[in-house]
Amino acid sequence: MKTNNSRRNFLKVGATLSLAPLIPSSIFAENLNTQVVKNGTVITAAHWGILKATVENGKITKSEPLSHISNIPNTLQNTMKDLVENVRIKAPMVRKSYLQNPDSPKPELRGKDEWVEVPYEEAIKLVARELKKTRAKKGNESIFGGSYGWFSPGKLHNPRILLHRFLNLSGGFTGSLGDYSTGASQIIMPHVVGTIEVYEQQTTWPVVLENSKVVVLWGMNPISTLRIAWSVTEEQGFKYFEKLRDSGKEIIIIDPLKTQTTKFLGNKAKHIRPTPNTDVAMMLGMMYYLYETKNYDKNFLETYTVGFDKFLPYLLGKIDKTPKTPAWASKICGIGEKTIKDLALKFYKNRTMLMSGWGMQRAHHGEQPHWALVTLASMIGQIGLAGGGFGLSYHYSNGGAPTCVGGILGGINAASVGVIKDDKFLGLANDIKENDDTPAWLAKTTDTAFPVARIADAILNPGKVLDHNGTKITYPDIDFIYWAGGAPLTHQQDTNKNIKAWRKPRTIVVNEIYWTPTAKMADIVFPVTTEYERNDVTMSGDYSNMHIIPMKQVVEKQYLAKDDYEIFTDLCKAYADGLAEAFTENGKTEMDWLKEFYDTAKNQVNANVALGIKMPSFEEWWNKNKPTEFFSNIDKENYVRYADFREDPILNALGTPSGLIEIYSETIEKMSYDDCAAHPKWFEPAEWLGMKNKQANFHLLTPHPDNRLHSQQNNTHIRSENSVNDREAITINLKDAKNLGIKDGDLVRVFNERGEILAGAKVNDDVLPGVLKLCEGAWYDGFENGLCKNGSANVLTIDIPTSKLANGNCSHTALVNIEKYKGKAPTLSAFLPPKGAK
Ligand SMILES: Nc1nc2c(c(=O)[nH]1)N[C@H]1C(S)=C(S)[C@@H](COP(=O)(O)OP(=O)(O)OC[C@H]3O[C@@H](n4cnc5c(=O)[nH]c(N)nc54)[C@H](O)[C@@H]3O)O[C@H]1N2
Ligand SMILES: Nc1nc2c(c(=O)[nH]1)N[C@H]1C(S)=C(S)[C@@H](COP(=O)(O)OP(=O)(O)OC[C@H]3O[C@@H](n4cnc5c(=O)[nH]c(N)nc54)[C@H](O)[C@@H]3O)O[C@H]1N2
Ligand SMILES: [Mo]
Repeated sequence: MKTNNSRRNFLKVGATLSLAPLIPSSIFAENLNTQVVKNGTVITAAHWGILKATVENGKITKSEPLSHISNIPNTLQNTMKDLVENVRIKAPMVRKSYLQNPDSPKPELRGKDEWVEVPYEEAIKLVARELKKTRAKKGNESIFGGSYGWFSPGKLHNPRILLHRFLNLSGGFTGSLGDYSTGASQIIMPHVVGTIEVYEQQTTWPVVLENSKVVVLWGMNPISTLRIAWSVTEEQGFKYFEKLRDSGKEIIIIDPLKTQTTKFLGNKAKHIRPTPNTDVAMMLGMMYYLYETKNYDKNFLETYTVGFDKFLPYLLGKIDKTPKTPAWASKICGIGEKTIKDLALKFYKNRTMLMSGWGMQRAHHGEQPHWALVTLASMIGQIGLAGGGFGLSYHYSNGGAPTCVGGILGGINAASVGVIKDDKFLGLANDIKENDDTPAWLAKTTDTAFPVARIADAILNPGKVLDHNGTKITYPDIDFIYWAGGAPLTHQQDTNKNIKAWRKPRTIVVNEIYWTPTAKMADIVFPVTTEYERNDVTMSGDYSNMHIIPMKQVVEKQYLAKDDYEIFTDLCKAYADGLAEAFTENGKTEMDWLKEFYDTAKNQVNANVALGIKMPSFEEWWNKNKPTEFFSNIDKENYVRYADFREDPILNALGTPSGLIEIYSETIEKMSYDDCAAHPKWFEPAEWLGMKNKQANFHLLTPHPDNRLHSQQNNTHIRSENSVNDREAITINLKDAKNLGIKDGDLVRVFNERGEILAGAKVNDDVLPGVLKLCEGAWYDGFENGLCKNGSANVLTIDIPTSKLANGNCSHTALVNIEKYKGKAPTLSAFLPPKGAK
């Protein structure tokens, strides 16, 4: 699956780069139109859809979806003008103290220091020189290039892969493992079902619509999260959720929050609202009841799973004297006993699709919810049947939209580690066998990669040994950070700890479009083009592979912004002789690459006679500026996840040690972790409403924003959709607000032992009493005195690992206090450039 590959293989050290002999870069046979339109319309794409931009006198005046296949609006599509114009970094800049003395750059001043504009060539030389210095003194492993995050969907201008390509070819670096999205599930699922599951194609929507009787949306908000895709949304998810709404099927939402999805489904769905972070208890209560009443599929458990017998004593309370009865569960999750029983029985008696989002695994012990869900689904026994079982990606990138048959674009890769000697690039380490150092280099930089959300911990604790999924990882001594694409100051939990960490290394370089908090925390920033200022190609539909889309440049490059590709090419030139040739494969230009990526797809399509489609030459296609659409076939439309396994569990064994679904994992048993058992288990989270001696009174949920992609678009006009009193909105229940004297529209201070923020109160029943909702992604704005004036959620969240197994992040586990803010409202500075910048 493409999604799986593109999201997981971040540190592709093994990927090989073919160093072709010197051939002149290709010459376009026909006239290739790369002129930027001054007046007219241009088709391009973003995560939020295939877009049509209107340009007048060289400026974007409007952006809209090329076409709509659903009636669900998506305001992200209207932000192109603001994204090109607002809060841009206009020139290469260096932090003053760093420029004065890079060897003693006063890192403690990051985020507060003045900035100085420098000529581009000087900035390039500075980065090349300091990178070389750090490598010589502290080794390749002290260079952190993990650079986790989102960026535009193009196949060439992928800043993270380009950064890795540069850092690999120039000697190697420390990367990161996994992601923030599914940190816990993508580690536990391979133990349970043999694949990462979260980025796999789902039983298709046509099958669900035809066969499922009951559809459960367990901790997911697709009407919001399907506004975007990892590649480009083709909107099919919206279309199918509309069909689901109108299908007359029984729909059950299990989510503490009233979300966009709850509102969209209205009275067509029943809403169950558990206490945050307690779903595992609810699932155990259901399983207990099904077992006790013999309403479970014994045959499925015996044929397709292992370890139910070892899980059973825990379920029945034989070991801990706590039977996991519905009554026990009810006390923890706040859902009535009868509801727990009724739901369990309903799932067992009817063809039920248990769809789940990822919010509940982004919590302490986040390995458990999906493991418990698979166990529940196994007892129900419908896995592999049409419209039954479970699915972990219906809310993401249009999972379940049938896969189309067509071509897949090529893309730039991260190359592999190169060898540099005396400022000369000698070749790829793999090819230079006689170089004795090489294997050690390779090993070092791959061994030091650590789970992505452990970054602050790693920077602060070099040499510390981390348990991770049965292995031990020793943190490297990070002294140089390079980030290109991603907003670590906003996306990482516990911002104040993170800032402390970011004030430790000697050098931080950031390629950014805007003056984000991350850019403000750097020493050197390169101004980068938006995706609307360069040419690229991309596909839509991570699971459907539906379109190939030209991303034609919409406007001229703004200010002194450059493409990441150009910046890294120039860094190669400054770093070593011959390096740029390797990086660019002997001088390939933007359009050379795009043609190559397009041709990969074209050749697949044109060789597949049965398809009956012919793709034109790249030049013809590019000049037309129109997406190519592919279609699915009956086979793809009828895809049922795990149907083959169900049909023959021996021939089509799963990738687990037993080949079966593992309700009990001997692999995990051998790890002997105190925070992850060998079977699904209820663990109390570090902070939750039911705990004794609470430090604070409210459970803060920090879901993904409807009207942003994380922190992207916080600098556009749609910020008003989720701000109150010019701060990020926080939702508080009517009762709580009344008790605390908080009114709708009030400025509130939200705080705990980790930090404090200002936010604008929305008072309604979207949250339960005791629960607050504050979306992740508001730009951090607390560099003066620690109080974040813009309401960034991660100032309040906890930076602990989900467990030693997955080391995922715990975004949805945090207790906080809230009060009416009485002081004079401080002026917002989140969207202003820092001192010294224009
Ligand atoms: N509390 C809490 N925290 C969370 C989460 C949560 O649920 N709650 N969710 C987590 C999850 S799942 C994720 S994926 C992360 C998301 O975290 P990120 O992916 O880091 O967030 P974005 O805001 O999308 O950051 C993308 C950045 O890349 C920049 N960019 C865009 N295009 C380019 C380009 O072409 N070149 C360069 N150089 N830069 C570019 C943008 O300007 C932006 O600053 O957040 C995580 N953090
Ligand atoms: N518009 C928009 N779409 C996005 C993104 C975005 O930033 N904006 N980000 C994209 C990315 S990178 C990702 S990873 C996905 C994220 O997709 P998800 O992880 O599924 O999204 P979240 O909003 O974190 O959580 C989904 C739901 O889980 C619920 N939830 C939280 N805790 C619990 C709990 O303890 N129990 C239950 N039952 N429910 C709980 C939340 O209330 C929320 O409604 O979305 C993608 N789509
Ligand atoms: Mo994510």
